[in-house]
Amino acid sequence: MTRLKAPSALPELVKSAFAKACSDGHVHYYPSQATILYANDIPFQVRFSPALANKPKPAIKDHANPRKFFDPFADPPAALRVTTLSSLHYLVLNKFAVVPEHFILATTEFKPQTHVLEEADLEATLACIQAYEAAKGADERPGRHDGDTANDSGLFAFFNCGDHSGASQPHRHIQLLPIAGMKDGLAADGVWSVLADTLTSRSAPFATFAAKISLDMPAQDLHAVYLRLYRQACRAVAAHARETPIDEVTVEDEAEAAGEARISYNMALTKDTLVVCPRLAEGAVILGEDGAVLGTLSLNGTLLAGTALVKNEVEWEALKKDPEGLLQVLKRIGVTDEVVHGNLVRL
Ligand code: B4P
Repeated sequence: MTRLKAPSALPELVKSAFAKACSDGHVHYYPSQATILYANDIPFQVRFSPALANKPKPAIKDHANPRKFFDPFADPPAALRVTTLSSLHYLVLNKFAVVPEHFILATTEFKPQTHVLEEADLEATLACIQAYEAAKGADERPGRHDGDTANDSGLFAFFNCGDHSGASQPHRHIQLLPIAGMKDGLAADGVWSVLADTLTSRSAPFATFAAKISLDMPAQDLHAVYLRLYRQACRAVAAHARETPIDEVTVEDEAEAAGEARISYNMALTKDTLVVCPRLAEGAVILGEDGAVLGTLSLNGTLLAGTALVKNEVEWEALKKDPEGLLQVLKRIGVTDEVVHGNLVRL
């Protein structure tokens, strides 16, 4: 069976669409600064973008029915469109970018964000990742120099599903971040790299289920890997609720392979790894030294890259002053490792 391919010039298409949309005022690009904080031994990138706090609210299109939600992926303006991938999916620029060239894979027809992903969704995502990898190879040709392109590090794809995942738009979409842009503001020889790629061999402060994948694997196999990890995540949430180790959760708790997802979760896909992270909360409070609540840190699927975004200066300063605060948040937004590894201490 032939696999879906994205245009080989995809990185260039995204780059030129982003540059034009920024200069014409169609994309809001929010500058940010970043620092590395250690959560256990994981170098976590915390990014501060105060301007994002003033992000414009979506315009109401239907004045007769102002409470009807505005769907940014129903009919995006031509200035934001990057390309059509197939009859099922198209690519659009993120109108509110913190990372340069942030773009989004959306379904052509409305499909719910809260449904289990279909094989075609993952196939289309992998096709985008593959196009960036192929361009990377091309950029390594003799005569190219560092700085010629921002495509040297590939793509990080993430998906937010459910109330506790950081999702806000109900039209199904998977977000794509050029990894080179995610390094903006960090030292070139820095210690940060995409967390997802390490999660098959290390654990995070929150439970994750990860598997190695390859760029040339059949879409059916990729989907089977996703379903296996998603089901493990469902069992982890059931185990958490019952205060029992995951091994004691029976197969009756197996989730359906289609339709409404049973849990909130984030998914990440890179050229090597697929990760599913069950979520119990969108965020958690940041406490000051005196125990006062200084703010709330909310996290979406960029968590699986090992990143967090802060819009408020008090929260930014508090996290930098006491990185333990970040670890405490990370421990509270998902299932604990004790549930997954079976050494749960019953109270
Ligand atoms: P969702 O899954 O629904 O939610 P989200 O990523 O958390 O985005 P949200 O909009 O809630 O963003 P927030 O202010 O917290 O994704 C919706 C996507 O569609 C978003 O990317 C959104 O920007 C985009 N979108 C909305 N309206 C649009 C329109 N009219 N046209 C095109 N695209 C539209 O955060 C703001 C931005 O920062 C988001 O892009 C978010 O993904 C990004 N971000 C969050 N954490 C980050 C991190 N650690 N590093 C870098 N960027 C990060």
